[in-house]
Amino acid sequence: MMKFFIAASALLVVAAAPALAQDRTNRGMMRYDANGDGFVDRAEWAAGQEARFRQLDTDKDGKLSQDELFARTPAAGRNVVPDDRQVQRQARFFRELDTDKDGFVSKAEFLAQTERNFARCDLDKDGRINTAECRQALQRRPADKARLER
Ligand SMILES: [Ca+2]
Ligand SMILES: [Ca+2]
Ligand SMILES: [Ca+2]
Repeated sequence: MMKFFIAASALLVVAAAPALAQDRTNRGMMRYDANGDGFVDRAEWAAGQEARFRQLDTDKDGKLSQDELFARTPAAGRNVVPDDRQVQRQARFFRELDTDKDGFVSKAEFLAQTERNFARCDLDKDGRINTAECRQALQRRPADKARLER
């Protein structure tokens, strides 16, 4: 029974992987609220994500390798060594971002993904997002995650 539950949970994690990666992205998103009005608008978001891209691009070649993309977001959260499933999950997410399949995530590819993240969070389509709206947009997934971590 327990075994079944664990297997089912694992499936859930795999299914929700992009959303979880996104959730990590969204954590602390209000730091992008440059003018402090309590919302992150598209311009603030784009500026923040460009800065993030530059940070992630540690060898400064203008594109992200898989290692660079995940260097600051360890797959395992608290674990130091990511397990196979998490590595697979990251690989899948990386392939999703690498739309021209050249093995790197270019700035355009990176920003296209962050733009999708923004659109997904912007439930009322007013061009501004905040933590509450994002949380609502991603509703069930973080809850699943919390349950799994318990
Ligand atoms: Ca703002
Ligand atoms: Ca790079
Ligand atoms: Ca690419």
